[in-house]
This record gives sequence, C-alpha cells and structure tokens, in this order.
Amino acid sequence: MLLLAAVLFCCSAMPVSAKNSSASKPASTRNDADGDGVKDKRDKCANTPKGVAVSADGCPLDGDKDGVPDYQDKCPRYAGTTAMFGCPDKDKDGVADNVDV
Ligand SMILES: [Ca+2]
Ligand SMILES: [Ca+2]
Repeated sequence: MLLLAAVLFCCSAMPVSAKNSSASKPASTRNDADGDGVKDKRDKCANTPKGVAVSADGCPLDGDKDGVPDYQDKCPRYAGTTAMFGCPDKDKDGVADNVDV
C-alpha cells in the first residue's frame, strides 16, 4: 500500500517537471522528442533516428511501400521483404534479386 502511494506521488509529480524542462528548449524542438520536425502529438513514429527523412506524419519515408523504410532499404526503388532488407526475392531462395545470379 505504501509502495502504491509512492508510485502515485511520483507519477502525479512527473508532468510538472517535464513541462518545466521542455519550456527551456527552443521552440523548434519542443514536444518533438526525436527532433524530426514533426511534433509528438502528430508524430506516428516518435522514435525516428536522427537525420532520417520523414513524411508529414513523422514516419520514415518508404518510397516503394514495402514496409521497410528507405533508410534501411537496400532496394529503395523495389518493393521487397524485411528479411531481404527491402529487396525483392522472386525465387525465394533467400538471396535478394539484386545479388542473385
Ligand atoms: Ca518527431
Ligand atoms: Ca524497398
């Protein structure tokens, strides 16, 4: 019971200190935890690595829409699989088409 009270106290006190620390930051990084320029409220991918190009909803761009973001996609212009790092593997032999002979 004592522990529960401590947890409640800790968490109810948290937003106040968080508010204070964010107020001292420049407006451009305020409420944007990953610093991609999309505010956390609208950011559907709040943990985008630094320097990655993102869409309006804050998610990394995925030009070929294969579910592998361009920055991790070895074949950003061809829809592929996650296992092949975004490259297609038409014959499903585990070797991506771009290196398969
Ligand atoms: Ca963001
Ligand atoms: Ca791809």
